[in-house]
Amino acid sequence: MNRRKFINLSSLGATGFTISGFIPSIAKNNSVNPIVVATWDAGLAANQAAWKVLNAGGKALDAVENGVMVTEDEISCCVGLSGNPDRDGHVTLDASIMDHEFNCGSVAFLERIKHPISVARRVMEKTPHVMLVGEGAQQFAVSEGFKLEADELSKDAKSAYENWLKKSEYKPVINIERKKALSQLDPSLMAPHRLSNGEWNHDTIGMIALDSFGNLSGSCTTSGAGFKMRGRVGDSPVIGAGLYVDNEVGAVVATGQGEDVIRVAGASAVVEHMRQGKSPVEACKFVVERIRRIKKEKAKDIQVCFIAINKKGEAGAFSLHKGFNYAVQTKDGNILHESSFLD
Ligand code: SD4
Repeated sequence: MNRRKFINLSSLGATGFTISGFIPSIAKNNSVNPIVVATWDAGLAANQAAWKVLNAGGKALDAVENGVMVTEDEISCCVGLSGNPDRDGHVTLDASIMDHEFNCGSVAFLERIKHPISVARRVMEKTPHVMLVGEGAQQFAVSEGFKLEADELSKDAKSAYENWLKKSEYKPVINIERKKALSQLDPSLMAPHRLSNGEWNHDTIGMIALDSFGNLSGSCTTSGAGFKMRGRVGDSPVIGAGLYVDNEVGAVVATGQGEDVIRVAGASAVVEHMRQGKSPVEACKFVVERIRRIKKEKAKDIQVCFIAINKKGEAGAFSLHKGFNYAVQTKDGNILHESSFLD
């Protein structure tokens, strides 16, 4: 269950690093073997919930919603209402979901709602729109029966915020996973944890899945960058940036510094590179390299990461810096992989 698995797919030029990824086993009778992939350690627990749906012959769309709801529910977690607030002290949430027929929905700058991913799905299914934000998104959620939670910070977020207020400096945090050896990880404990200085190491879960009908879907949900300006929206709810699904090609989710994912239309760019014949990991790497070229020396201050699966059920990931991992669940188990990275 917790073993690390690194598969050397190819050496891409003279870079000298190993490319990690997942190649599916051949399905019997041309049926499709489902797969679900999610970002970070928290992806292990989220995958378990998604797998219940996929393994029972359910749809990828239901799997990616149910999966990330586990992380949104986690009370000691950085995704959802327990996350860090904006610089005015309010938690504001972004989420998106997309299915195999280009249906998509998202919410941004949403406050006091526990499951933004489910509100995003309602936007997709029940409105003529793709995206609702702020007060309007909250109004829609309440009209759909979602409970308005108290406007208060979790204990940990409150102390992190009080700590942050001392300097009140906005500085992007390089997202890395906890330093604990991967082999010691227990999926039941995979909620994202705060670093010893009280800061989150990341705030997002992204998930992509292929179901037994051969259909792809994806979801992404986040409390966004901690201590951001009020009203700031990241890549996660922006279809084509934080999430993109093209059922002919593949599905992609991003995590990391949202502004830098948005400026290259990250998830969509990875899908387009897969369309041109690149493997998931090659396509993710190509877009990460592009972001590094754009950021020049400032690339050292940010993290960006992509996970991707293609129509054949092959999975891969790539990040700018070391420390990104992702969980892959198939019929053979739920395995945490360490992503390849540029430097
Ligand atoms: C954002 N991409 O709001 C998100 C942050 C993130 O792990 O992925 N954190 O920019």
